[in-house]
Amino acid sequence: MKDKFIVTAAITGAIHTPTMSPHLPITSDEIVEEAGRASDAGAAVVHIHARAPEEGKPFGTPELFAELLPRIKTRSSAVICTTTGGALGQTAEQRVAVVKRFSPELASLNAGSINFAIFPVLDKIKEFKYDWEPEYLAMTEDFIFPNTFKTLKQFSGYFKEEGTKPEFEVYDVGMLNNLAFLVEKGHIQKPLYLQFVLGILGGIPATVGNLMFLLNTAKEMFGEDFVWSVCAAGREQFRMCNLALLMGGNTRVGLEDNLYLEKGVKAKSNGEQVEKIIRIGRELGLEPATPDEARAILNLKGLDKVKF
Ligand code: KMH
Ligand code: ZN
Repeated sequence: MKDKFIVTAAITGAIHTPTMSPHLPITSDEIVEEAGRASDAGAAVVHIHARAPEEGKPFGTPELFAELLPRIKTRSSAVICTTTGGALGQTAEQRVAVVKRFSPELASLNAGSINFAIFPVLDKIKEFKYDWEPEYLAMTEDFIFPNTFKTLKQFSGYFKEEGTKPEFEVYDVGMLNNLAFLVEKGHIQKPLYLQFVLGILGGIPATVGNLMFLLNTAKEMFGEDFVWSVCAAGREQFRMCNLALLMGGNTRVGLEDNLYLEKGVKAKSNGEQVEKIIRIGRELGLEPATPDEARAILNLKGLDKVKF
């Protein structure tokens, strides 16, 4: 499937807050509908976080995921990739509970610890809709997103028990070193699925050179035995996804990473961003993979084996 690329839509995430865009899905109904629209637009994978419905605070509990996953499965045939990054400040056990309970085909597995900083946006927004928003953002000035080797081993064990494929979120080059260690010790198996996450404050900046460096380092460590995709924060989203397409990779768009469609224009839905990257891909002679093609590319266990 050389001329196919997987489009993932990261629907709501845990970084943006309701004041930042009226189009950010908050309630379970909105998240389900946005996942459906992204899938209708051609996303093969939808990456799902949960939020407390009243004020939209990111928080993934099994109860909240139970309101989302079966309904998304009914609404679309897309691969559902649940987060285990969760919300900033959730414990590792809270974050991985979704895999143990729902046994998804695919879930994120963050490949190392970093400063995960979103506080600079406080300089730009003067009034917030909800009190939790400035508190949540401010907290990240002193926040480390913890993914220690102990956690990585535990998460990998749970994923293996469930047959859930890990999508490794790689925020910096040292995280590839972490993964090589886990491969060597037998905690994780190739072929790996790597999601290069560029442009987070605390991680590697979103530049052409850095993406090449990440990819070349991954090749040195894992040979050709991996599938890769790119996502990038904010306005770098489409530039980096474009680059990934040119380099033979897959792409992730969505309001988790970027609230805009183009400069000064907010995306009204995840579906608009999916349509845009597919338009760009087609100009390059590439076609979006269907959900079943994505399942084949990523070697997933199949929708009939999830527990929701
Ligand atoms: N929750 C963020 C700290 C993921 O989904 O695994 C990172 C995140 C990645 O959202
Ligand atoms: Zn996420």
